[in-house]
Amino acid sequence: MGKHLIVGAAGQLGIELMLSLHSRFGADQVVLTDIRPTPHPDGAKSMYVEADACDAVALKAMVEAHDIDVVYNLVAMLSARGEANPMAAWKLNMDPLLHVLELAREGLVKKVFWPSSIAVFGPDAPKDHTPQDAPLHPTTVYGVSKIAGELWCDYYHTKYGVDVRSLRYPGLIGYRSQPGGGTTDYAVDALIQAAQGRGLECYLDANERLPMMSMEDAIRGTLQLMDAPSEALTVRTSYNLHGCDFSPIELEAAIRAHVPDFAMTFAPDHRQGIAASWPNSIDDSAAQQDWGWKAEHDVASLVEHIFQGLEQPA
Ligand code: AKB
Repeated sequence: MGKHLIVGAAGQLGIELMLSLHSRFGADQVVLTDIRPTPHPDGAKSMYVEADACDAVALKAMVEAHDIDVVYNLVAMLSARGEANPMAAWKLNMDPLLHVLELAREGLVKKVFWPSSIAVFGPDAPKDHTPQDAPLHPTTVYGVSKIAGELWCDYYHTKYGVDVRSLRYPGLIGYRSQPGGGTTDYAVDALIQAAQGRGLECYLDANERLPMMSMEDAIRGTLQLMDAPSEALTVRTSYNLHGCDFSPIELEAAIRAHVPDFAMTFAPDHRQGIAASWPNSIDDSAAQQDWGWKAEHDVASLVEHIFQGLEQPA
């Protein structure tokens, strides 16, 4: 069995995935790459290769030099930041994916994971329990790039038999690092501010409901999907995945169960328009049926889990 390569290892998701792969396979079976080393101390236990994921030659050399079988390509520019720089977002969200798919087509890699997002949906998709095959008309370049990526994944699977797997993540909430440039980031900020005894000025409307998920659920789902037998998978674009859903005002109430003085104020900005174009909740029955997905955290247990994590020594 070859090793596991995390491309984008210094990011929010990369750190969590690294820790899970370390405990499953051992740190020596994991190779990390990013343009900066992972900020988590356990990053030092694995081989780290500094590289730009848009550099196809560097990626190929890495895969060949380190006996890589599985690639997790997590590199992305998220929704809000992408709107400020659409061409850079398109390049970063597309180039590394296509490079990795090419490596798999050439037979240098056996399995690929790539994250899509609820951002593939736009204002015309049903808001509640948005189905797997809802219309895909996003209003952000991030969403456009995620749809294009999903279609590329399906194309490489159908045309070349590449074993590529993908999930449409909701907003991801962890305590080990902060996201950057997303629309759902307010939820992480709220928890961190509350833990430090501060309030939060939220850039979304108080009642803007969005699908969210704990990092723990997201990583569990990712590894469950990667473990599933290939023939069980009926979706090769990207699976809908639901964790829980809440609005800022509901998150405020859940936080107050732990920090009674916590308060949010609301000053919606351009990110409110992005959030309003996304679903309230997601129908993930295909993931349930094909590989047994079930989220563990609802909003109350997610908040408790994050506070417990924030209290741990670094
Ligand atoms: C974002 O807010 O852009 C991301 C996402 C939902 O994919 N968290």
